[in-house]
Amino acid sequence: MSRLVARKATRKVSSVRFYSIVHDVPRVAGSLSQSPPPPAPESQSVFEQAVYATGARNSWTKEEISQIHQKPLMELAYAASTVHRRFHKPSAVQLCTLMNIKTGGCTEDCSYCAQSSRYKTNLQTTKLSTVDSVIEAAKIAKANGSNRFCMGAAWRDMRGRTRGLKNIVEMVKGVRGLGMEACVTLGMLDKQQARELKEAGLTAYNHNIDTSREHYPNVITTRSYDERLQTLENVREAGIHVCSGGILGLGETPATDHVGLIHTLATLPEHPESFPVNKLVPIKGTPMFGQDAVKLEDMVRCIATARLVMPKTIIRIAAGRVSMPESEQMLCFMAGANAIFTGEKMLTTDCNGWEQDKDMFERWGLTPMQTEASKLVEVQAEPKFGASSFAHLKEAEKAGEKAIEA
Ligand code: SAM
Ligand code: DTB
Ligand code: SF4
Repeated sequence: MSRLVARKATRKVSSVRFYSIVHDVPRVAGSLSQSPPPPAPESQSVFEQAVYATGARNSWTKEEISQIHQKPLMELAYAASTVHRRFHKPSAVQLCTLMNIKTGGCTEDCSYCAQSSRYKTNLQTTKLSTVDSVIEAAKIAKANGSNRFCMGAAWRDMRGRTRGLKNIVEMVKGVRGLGMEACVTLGMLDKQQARELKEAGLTAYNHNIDTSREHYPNVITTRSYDERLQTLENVREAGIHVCSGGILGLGETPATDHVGLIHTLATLPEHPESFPVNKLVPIKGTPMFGQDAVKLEDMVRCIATARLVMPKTIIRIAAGRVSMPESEQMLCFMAGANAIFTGEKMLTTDCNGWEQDKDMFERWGLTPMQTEASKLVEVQAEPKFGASSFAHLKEAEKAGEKAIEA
């Protein structure tokens, strides 16, 4: 090597700079990529505390979450990605398939919802689906790599719905019997109803708080924020996993209301096991129709902040994913999201479709998440192959294999 080249090489090495305080596992001593050691715990900023966390904490103040939320987006997303890797397998994305088991005719005034009877949304209302049709749909979901099945009903609450609950108990048992996680979202739930669902084997209950406490009255007036929190408490007490999140794009102010949404959930005695981030799907006829579309930067900022303050929680890109190009979805995954809803439909609107998601997973090396909860019951109908990768599923499909024994 000439002296000039050697000098240039030396200069290059000595000019290595570190632009971020973020690092994860300890590096080999002397390695060029070695990051500076973490600051001593007592001198760490809130952001650094979140970045170096080894467990979940629920003592966050709104001010602290706001400090994290305000970080330059690139730094925030990188930090969230780092924490994501410490707490989760980065390529694993949970697939949950939704089924609307009772469409429309709901008495509530949620100003975004196609299923409220107060708005003219041209929706055909239905009765509760039969148990058999639900199990058939769950089998299809499982054959497509989904290991969680979520059943939604357009109800305010479960009061006086004894027969409905009995049927839903059978649906839950049937879904669990397939070796899938079962989730339901039925509106408000009391303690006894929660216990019955737990006994049936329910894995998780979805009940969103939707937005911050301050913005909530601008969105819904027929049930309060505290009633929502009471349902979450009832679910938690029964030993069911809590799935609770929000909707972005309801005319809120991200800097305060997204922080408020995250703060409410991150300061519960236990963090929700999953946090769905819905991007408003504008429904013609509802009061929220015509709101400005959610900006990608607000979505990524919200996901990354949630990842940092609720590091163990599964964060789901929920409604509105169908309007996001693949590149936007990938930014969300890189900022800490690790779950999606899959299938042809959400509740009343379109989902991305099996094939589109399989292709995206293949392109980016994502794999369907396998969770412990789906292994808790004895599997009655074992599929012919495990859904460990979409590539695997696609090959099997091509070979004309049937996913599930009749
Ligand atoms: N009726 C039950 C309830 O309200 O809890 C369960 C079904 S409800 C449709 C489930 C959640 O879907 C809502 O809490 C809301 O967060 C979300 N959602 C409903 N319509 C939406 C829309 N148009 N855009 C985005 N998210 C929506
Ligand atoms: C959640 O947070 N989002 C899902 C699920 N939980 C039930 C519902 C999204 C609904 C999107 C609008 C629609 O299809 O009507
Ligand atoms: Fe009813 Fe749920 Fe829609 Fe509100 S979000 S109107 S409670 S179905």
